[in-house]
This record gives sequence, structure tokens and C-alpha cells, in this order.
Amino acid sequence: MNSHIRIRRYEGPAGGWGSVQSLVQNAVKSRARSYSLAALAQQNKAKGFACVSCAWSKPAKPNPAEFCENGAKATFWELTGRTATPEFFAAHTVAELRTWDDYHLEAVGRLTQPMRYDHLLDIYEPVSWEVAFEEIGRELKAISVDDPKKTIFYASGRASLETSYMYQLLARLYGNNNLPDSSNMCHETTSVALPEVIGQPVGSVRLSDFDHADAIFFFGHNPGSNAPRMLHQLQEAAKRGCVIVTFNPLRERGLERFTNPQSPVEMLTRSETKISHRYYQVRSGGDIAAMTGMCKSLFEREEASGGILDHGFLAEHCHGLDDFRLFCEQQSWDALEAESGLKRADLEEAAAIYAQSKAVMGVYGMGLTQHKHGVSSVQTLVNLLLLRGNIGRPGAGICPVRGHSNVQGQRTVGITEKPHLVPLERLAEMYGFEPPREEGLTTVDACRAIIDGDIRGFVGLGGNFLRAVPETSLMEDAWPRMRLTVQIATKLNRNHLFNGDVAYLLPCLGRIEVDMQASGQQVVTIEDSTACVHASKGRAHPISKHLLSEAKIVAEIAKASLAPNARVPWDEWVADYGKVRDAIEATYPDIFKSFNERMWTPGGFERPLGANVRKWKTDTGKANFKVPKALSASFDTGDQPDVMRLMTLRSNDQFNTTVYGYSDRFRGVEGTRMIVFMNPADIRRFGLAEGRNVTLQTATSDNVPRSLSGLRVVAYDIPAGCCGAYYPECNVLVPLEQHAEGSKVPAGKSVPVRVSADAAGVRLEAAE
Ligand SMILES: Nc1nc2c(c(=O)[nH]1)N[C@H]1C(S)=C(S)[C@@H](COP(=O)(O)OP(=O)(O)OC[C@H]3O[C@@H](n4cnc5c(=O)[nH]c(N)nc54)[C@H](O)[C@@H]3O)O[C@H]1N2
Ligand SMILES: Nc1nc2c(c(=O)[nH]1)N[C@H]1C(S)=C(S)[C@@H](COP(=O)(O)OP(=O)(O)OC[C@H]3O[C@@H](n4cnc5c(=O)[nH]c(N)nc54)[C@H](O)[C@@H]3O)O[C@H]1N2
Ligand SMILES: [Mo]
Repeated sequence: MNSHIRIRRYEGPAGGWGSVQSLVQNAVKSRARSYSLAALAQQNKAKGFACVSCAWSKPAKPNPAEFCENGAKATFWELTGRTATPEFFAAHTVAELRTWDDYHLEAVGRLTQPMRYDHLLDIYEPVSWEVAFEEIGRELKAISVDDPKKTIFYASGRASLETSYMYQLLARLYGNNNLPDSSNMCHETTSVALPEVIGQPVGSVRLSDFDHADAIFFFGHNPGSNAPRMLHQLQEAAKRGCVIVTFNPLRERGLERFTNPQSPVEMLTRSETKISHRYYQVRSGGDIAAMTGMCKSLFEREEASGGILDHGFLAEHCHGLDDFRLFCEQQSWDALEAESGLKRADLEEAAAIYAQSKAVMGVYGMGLTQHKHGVSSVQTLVNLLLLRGNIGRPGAGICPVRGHSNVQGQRTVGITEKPHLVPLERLAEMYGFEPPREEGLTTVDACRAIIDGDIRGFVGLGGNFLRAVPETSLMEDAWPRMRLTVQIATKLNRNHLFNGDVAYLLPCLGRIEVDMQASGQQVVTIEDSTACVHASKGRAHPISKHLLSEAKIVAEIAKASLAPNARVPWDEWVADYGKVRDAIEATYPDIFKSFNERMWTPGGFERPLGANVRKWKTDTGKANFKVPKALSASFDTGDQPDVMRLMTLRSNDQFNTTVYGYSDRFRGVEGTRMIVFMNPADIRRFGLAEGRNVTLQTATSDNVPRSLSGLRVVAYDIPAGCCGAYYPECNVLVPLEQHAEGSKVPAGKSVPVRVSADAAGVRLEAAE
């Protein structure tokens, strides 16, 4: 890869011709099956399939081409014509495959047959489904005889509502609530923060609110890469005069300017829309201070001349205002400036924009959730919104941008380690069993238990757990000590190269593929970021005749590992997913009323949300102000000037641990992922130079060595004292114990690190 490294400033807008070029390159590179382009036309359509990339909402009246550059990449990636066949596995030992990087592992192509790992030969060998299920069932039973809590049932947020419902039931019938989800590394912070303050675990904004907002405040989310279809709503809003204000340490191009690649006029005239009117480069972890500064300014203006706060709303609907006001008054501007890295004048200006706007939305992503005080950050954003009654009316509200396409939905149908969030009584009644009541393991707890040797079995419904979690080294060492590891997957990834005594790789259909069962072709459903539930129907021919659907695999594992239970009709469910939807409706009647009929509603049917009608299901029955836990969202590293805050980031060419290529176009990085973005002053301060190879070392006092070498220094417009590098390469640096208070989301956005030049570090030519 090194020969193609190129670092230079990207001058174009997000979207635009660069996006079309990237799309074509990806179609060619992934050897997409001939159907792929036709498939794009069906993406996010009323009778089509739901994009397998992000969870952003689908409009009721979609564009002729309702997809984006990265959604299209995800489609091509799934519909690749390349395959990881038994012949491939026969030719490569697992030890050899461990030397491959994430890109090359997945680029082998789609898994085609169930495989079992042979320890003696160190290769995966093909196996029949019958043998696989029989042995997995036997092993799972053996673990449960000892202690069912020694098995983990992980889910990555892509599997449908139907499969997810079956999966949580499998875990609970098995005897535990060990249902960590990718959400535990992501928006669990939201799911913990929002119920306390507005009484629901999900955002309050619907897609139509984008037509009515006067101002949108954006914290720590990068829509240009991670939810590009959202740029359409942002562009429309900006054109309408809606003011967009961004807080982000990096100047992300998608938040600066956008050209809609699906608008011929915009493309031909090369016109672009300015997205953010104000762009504040807050320090990593500085959001609580920034928002507190804004609120302080609002209180000061209210005091001076009035007319700022929505007193009627505050009196009728809110609780805890006085304590929060006191907190704001007590913070000095010096402290707020130091912590946020922004000037008082900037924060007052942002507050003024907020105060002038009638309907304001707060949008956020991982920049808020992946910090020690992530929960507090989200709650402080809610405080800001509440001051002017910006929740529960058109154009206003809180908008967490979820990650995986069904990650929100998986929680809705019971994939959670927290039993109090699940209607256990109803499950008990419906299926005649005593569900486990004890808390299950979060992702962080699961990692700790695996490292400590307390876990015997791991079943992964999608995802790349080992690569996505913190503490890569300790985790890779500990993983093979498990007895049973089972991975349900579409593509080979690094997690599959670390195996328990008994290890299976089970290939499944992707969502874009036709899923035929006894009653005919099946559809599945998902819930998007704005709590709308949609149907999704596969269109492409399955890549291999040996693939089973995820629902079928879950059902077979259940049948093989659980005591017979005549009340759980696994086979009937697999024959007709409509019957699973009936069961979901029976379990959650308020949310899924008339599920089978309503799932085709254009744009999805709306899950009822109390906050939208100002009904607050909180302990006080009101919307609660919460006093921030600290001014800094990050871990305290004391006064150590040589310690920087590392943000682990996604490039424009990846979906989580799935690396599509080596182009981070908007940030001007081509040909490598081994870089570290640093402020020029820091580069000088540490005696480094652009192009120099460096080592990052985690600055903690727990005696666990964590370092990553060979990162090339890229001078970047990033606040001094902060640096940025890519996930998952940097996960080796993230300490497991540094996670968000309350939600246990790993604090991947402010890892304390020290930088040093590599011994063999050569200074490469600074490119162009
Ligand atoms: N193409 C593509 N789409 C995706 C994904 C993908 O990998 N690729 N992943 C999916 C998933 S699972 C998720 S969760 C989402 C993730 O989408 P995002 O939430 O956008 O996640 P990140 O890219 O990790 O980082 C978000 C932004 O936070 C900023 N940031 C970092 N630290 C701070 C901070 O302290 N304060 C503030 N204000 N900003 C900060 C970073 O500069 C970056 O712009 O996207 C989903 N969609
Ligand atoms: N340092 C750091 N760590 C992070 C983050 C960060 O920002 N920084 N982000 C975190 C976040 S937000 C998330 S959500 C997690 C992501 O963690 P995961 O969800 O566990 O990881 P993914 O990379 O999305 O999983 C990719 C794999 O899923 C499988 N797959 C793809 N499609 C399907 C399908 O349809 N069915 C099945 N069964 N399998 C499929 C493929 O085999 C592929 O290799 O990572 C987290 N880790
Ligand atoms: Mo995520």
C-alpha cells in the first residue's frame, strides 16, 4: 500500500463528482454481481430492501435513487461475486490469515459453506449444517449444565427484528441475559441518558422535523461519511434558511459543503450548498463545557433582559432547573474556555443563534457518547434544548444518529443485558418458562469476563466483536481459552481467526438476498434512527446454495441446545416470519400494533414516542434537568502536558471494522490507514515532523502495555492537545476500564496517549 500514500487537502464538497467516482471504483473493485446496480434502484424503496449500511431514516417519498456513496459501497460489498470457499480455507492456515489486514480478509468475499476449525491443521474445514448444529447444541448444553451464565450471545446491530426477537428468546430460554449488542459500544449512552431525562430511550425527532427546524446544533457526528443520506435533509434545511451550527474538533467536509450527486443540475453546475453556518472546533471531550457555556450565556441574557427562556414550558413540564442554573452560574468563563477550547465570544454567539431560533434540533453521534461522561454530555444537550421548550414540537427535538441499520430495533425487541427493559412477565406467560432475572453482561463486562477466563461459550450474531472492542491484545490472548466460539457471518473477519476449542463459522444470507422459506419469499423488518419500522425484501440471488437465513440458524441452534418447549414454534416461525411478527406484536402490543399490515407503510410506521407529545415517563413525570457530572467529558489525566487526547475515528472508506479501501477522501488521506492527525504546534512541540513515523502509547497507570507503532504524522486542523487516528487499528490502545459512567460505552474518543518517534522512523517526502 505504501507506494500509493498521498496526503493532501481535499477541496471538493461532500457528495458531488468525487462521490460518483468513488462509487464506480467500488463497484469494479468489489466485483459486484451484475444484479448490484439494479439492486441500488430498490434500495430504501417502499417494496425494496433497507440499506445494510447506516440507520438513517427512509423518506416516505424516496428519491428515484435513495442511496448514498457509502450505502452503495455496502451494497456492492455484500453483493460481491467473490467467495471465501472451502478451497480458499484449505489453502490458508489461520496463522497465516492473522497476518492479513481487515481489508484483505473481508475482500476474499462471501462465506459460502459452514466451516469448522481444525486445531491440528490450523485450518477451517467444511462441515454439514447437521453436524454443526448437533455439536454446537451439545456444547452449549454442556456449558449450561455447569452454568448458563458462562455463555455470551452477542449481536451486531444489523440482524432484523424477527431474528433479534428469536435470538433474545434463545438466550433467555438458555438461562441468561448475556445479550451485549454493538450498541454497548455506541449509543448505549443514549439509551441510558435519555430515559432519565425525557422518559424514552430513543430520540424524539422524526424525519419531517427537518422541514421545520430553524436551527440544528450538531455535536460529534460526521454525516458526510456515516449517514450521507442525511445530507439531503441538511441541504434542504440549509437552503430554506435553517441555521446549522457544528461542534466538532475536526472540520468534517460533509458538515461544511455538499453537492447532491443525485441532482443533475447541481452536478453540472458544480454548485454546492454551505451546510454549517458556524463551525466550532471544540476540544475532544469539551462539549459539556461548551454547552454549559451556552446555557450560562442564556441565563445571563435572561437575567439582563428576559425573553430567552420558555417559562411556560419550564414550569409545566420540567424539573430540576434551579440546580442546573446554579451549576452554570458557578462555572467560570476561564474554566469553560479552557475545557472547551473555545472562546467565550464563540459560546455567546452560539447561544445567541440558539436564542433567536424558534425550533431547534440537537443532533449527535459518537463524539458525545464515547467519553467517560458521555451520559452527562447527552443530558447536557437535553438541558440546552429544554431551556427553550425545544422538545415535543415540530422542528425541535433530540436526535441521536444511530449506527447499524437495526441497532435501535434490536433493543426494542429485547436484545439487552438489562432485564428490566424487557417484558419478562409476558415472555414467561407466552412461552411458559421462568426467564432469568439477573443482569446480563454488557460488552465491557463480557470482555472482562473473557479476559478473566470466566466465559466458556460465545455466539456472535454478526459483527466482529474481538476487533471492535477495546484492549485488543489482552482480548486476543484470552479468546482462545473459551470452549466454544460460534460466528454467524457473511464475510471473513479477524474475530474468526481466534477460536475456542470448538469453533464454527456459519455463513448466512445477507439482507439484500432473497430469503426463501416454506411459505415463500420472506421479508424482514428494521427500526431506523427516528423510530420508524420498515419492511425489507431481498432482491439478489444468494451467492451460495448452502447459505441459511439468520432466523433459520438461530432457530436451529435453539432447537439443538434447549430443552424442548412446545410453546416456542421455532419451525413455524422460520417457515413464515409473519408469525414471528405476530409474536413480537403480542409481546409489545403498544409498539407493534397490526405489525404485519403496517410494515409496508411508506417511510415506515412510527413507533409512539411520549416525549413528542410531552408525556414524560420519568421518575418525576417531567422532563428532568441534570447537573453535569464534570465539566470535562474525558478521563482526567492530571496536569501532564505530554499527554494528548486521541479520538479513534472512521474513515470515509469503512463501515466499522469492514474496510472498503484506503481512501479517506474528505480528509485527504489516500493509500494508508496508519496515520495520526496532529496539530502543527504539537508536531513541533514534540520535535516531530510531518511524514514521520511515530508510536502512540496509552498513558495509564495500570501497568498494561498498550502501544501502536508505524503511524505516520499528518499535520491537520485539529485542536492542540488532541489527535486522531483510525478505529479499529487503534483499539489496541483503548483501555477496557475507560468507559462511560452509567452506559459502559468504551471511551474511544479521548484515549490518553503519549507520542514518540519510531526508532526506525524515516521522514518521508511530504506529499504535494
Ligand atoms: N460509511 C459508514 N457509515 C457508518 C459507519 C461506518 O463506519 N461507515 N458506522 C455506523 C455506526 S455503527 C455508527 S455508531 C455511526 C458512527 O458515526 P459517527 O457518530 O459520525 O462516528 P465517528 O466517525 O466515530 O465520529 C464522529 C465524529 O465525532 C467527532 N468527535 C470526536 N470526538 C469528539 C468530541 O469530543 N466532541 C465532539 N463534538 N466531536 C467529537 C469526530 O471528529 C467525528 O467527526 O455511523 C454508522 N454509519
Ligand atoms: N476504538 C473504537 N472502537 C469502536 C468504535 C469507535 O468509534 N472507536 N465504534 C464502536 C461502534 S459505534 C460499533 S457499532 C462497534 C461495531 O462492532 P460490530 O458490529 O461487532 O462490527 P462490524 O464491523 O459492524 O461487523 C462486521 C462484520 O459483520 C458481519 N456481517 C456483515 N453483514 C452481516 C449480516 O447481514 N449478517 C451477519 N450475521 N453478519 C454480517 C461480517 O462478517 C463483517 O465482517 O464497534 C465499536 N468499536
Ligand atoms: Mo455504532
